[in-house]
Amino acid sequence: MSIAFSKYQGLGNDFILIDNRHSDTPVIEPEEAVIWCDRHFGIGADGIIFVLPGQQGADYTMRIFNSDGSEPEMCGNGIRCMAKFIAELEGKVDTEVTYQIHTLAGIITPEVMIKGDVQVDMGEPRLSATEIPTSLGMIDDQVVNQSIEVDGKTWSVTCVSMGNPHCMNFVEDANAIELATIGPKFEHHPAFPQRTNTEFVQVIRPDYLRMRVWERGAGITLACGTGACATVVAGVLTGKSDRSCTVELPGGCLQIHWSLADNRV
Ligand code: ZDP
Repeated sequence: MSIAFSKYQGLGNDFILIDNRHSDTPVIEPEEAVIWCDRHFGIGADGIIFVLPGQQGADYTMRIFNSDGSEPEMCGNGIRCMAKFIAELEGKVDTEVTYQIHTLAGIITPEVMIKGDVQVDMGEPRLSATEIPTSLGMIDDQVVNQSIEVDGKTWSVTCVSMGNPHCMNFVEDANAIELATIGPKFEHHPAFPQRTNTEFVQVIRPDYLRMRVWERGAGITLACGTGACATVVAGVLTGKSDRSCTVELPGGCLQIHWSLADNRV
């Protein structure tokens, strides 16, 4: 059987996109995602995204498999890529278009702008320990500047869910962190029952943060949209950043705004 695919990237966070509008079931199994995403023996990508028929009134449904075959609830850069892919499938070029996308994190609304950028209403961050989920702190409480022992060192972390779990570490020098060593130790730490994405963040200015990410199920990636949003929320909760920030990732910059008026990112 042959399956058509497209390849997109957002700041170098790259995805295989599949037009799966004919069925509610993804055309490949999670185990196959591992082979497709392999950078030497496959197509190569951080994940695979399926455009499925809409549910609950949404235009489309997004499902995504990480490169290890696990299924995250949401994917910020991925949904930006998906919006462009759909616009192209629908022949909507050089026009503004907004889609309601059903995800495991609820309805998310990407908007393809006239210049070609994609802006996303990522919804409200989830801050309680149970929602993240993490066993750090009390179940209903926010997890801000909590101590955790990882790799023989005590870290002070702030956790935020954007539908998927993120654990932020504010550090002096983000580039000095040995991501490949420390990342997996956070990802698989028993304090995170669903594993976690892990961010190392350096405050350059309150409106400019530098961030490097170890992604759950994908490892080191060049950018993470949900992670950039979670980073700004964590920056505000810890009093380190403004609500409007540039987040610099290895693959480029994202502009993030956490609205005071409606709590949406
Ligand atoms: O939560 C997870 O398991 C992530 N690996 C999902 C992917 C997040 C992504 N990098 C983003 O931009 O939000 C795609």
